Amino acid sequence: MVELDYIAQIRSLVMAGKAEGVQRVIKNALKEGYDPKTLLQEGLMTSMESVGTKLINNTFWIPEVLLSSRAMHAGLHVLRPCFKAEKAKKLRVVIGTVAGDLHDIGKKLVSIMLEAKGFEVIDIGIDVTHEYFARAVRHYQPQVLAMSSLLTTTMLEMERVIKYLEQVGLRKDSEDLVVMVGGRPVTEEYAEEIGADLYAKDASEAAHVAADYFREQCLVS
Ligand code: B12
Repeated sequence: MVELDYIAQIRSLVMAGKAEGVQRVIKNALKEGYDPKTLLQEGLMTSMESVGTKLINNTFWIPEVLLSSRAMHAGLHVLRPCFKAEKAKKLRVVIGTVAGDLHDIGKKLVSIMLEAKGFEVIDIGIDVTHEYFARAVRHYQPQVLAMSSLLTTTMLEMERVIKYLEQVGLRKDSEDLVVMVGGRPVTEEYAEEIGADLYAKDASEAAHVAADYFREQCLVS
């Protein structure tokens, strides 16, 4: 029933030419575990058939067709990774505690929970400088960089790392590298303020948040 709702929403958004809406609905459906093939065939394909029929019947004109086609392509962009072979590859996380900070118990728990969710985790230790984080990203090419901080003084390092990664061209946005932050003084608001993509308050939430993020991108099932 809910699946039908998603399909109906995709169809009406494609017909209305709403590209962002189509992407949002497809991502939500994937996050809830719906079959990408159904979303493609029942949602996107059939809408374009209806668009074609409307064009023939003169109830749709070329500008409307172009808008619908743009919306369909936006949807395809989200679904494309679902049909790629590399989906089977493990997603890699590089994790470290920021410079000046020696706490690592929480970081280890986060690593364990991420591994249990199927991520490959490379722990680069404690007191990690921004340059060393960047070197690890260049070397290991992870999909996620996770940073931990337990001190109000060292949490400021997280922003420094993000800025530095941008400066040296290792991250423009989450499409290049997803940044996840956490630790006792870190809040969701702070994570957003410094431009991190993901935040979690504890290890089990960290694993869920990361898995949900990649399920939405169709990179884990
Ligand atoms: C153990 C401990 C230490 C140990 C650390 C040993 C080790 N190997 O880690 C030692 C003795 C070395 C230590 C030193 C210091 N500590 Co200390 N320490 C603690 C303590 C008691 C527990 C931390 C802990 O391990 N908690 C258990 C784990 C499981 O929880 P967690 O770390 O919070 O992690 C969870 C979440 O935060 C989250 N998380 C953590 N990392 C990440 C990362 C990501 C990506 C995500 C998504 C989530 C996430 O998930 C984790 C698991 O659920 C805390 C007090 C407390 N109750 O937290 C103080 C505390 C953190 N320490 C504190 C201080 C001040 C210090 C010292 C400055 C003390 C001193 N004067 O020397 C030094 C600093 C040393 C340094 N440069 O880092 C303060 C920090 C205050 C502040 N606001 O900044 C605290 C809060 C104590 C206090 N109430 O004053 N400490």
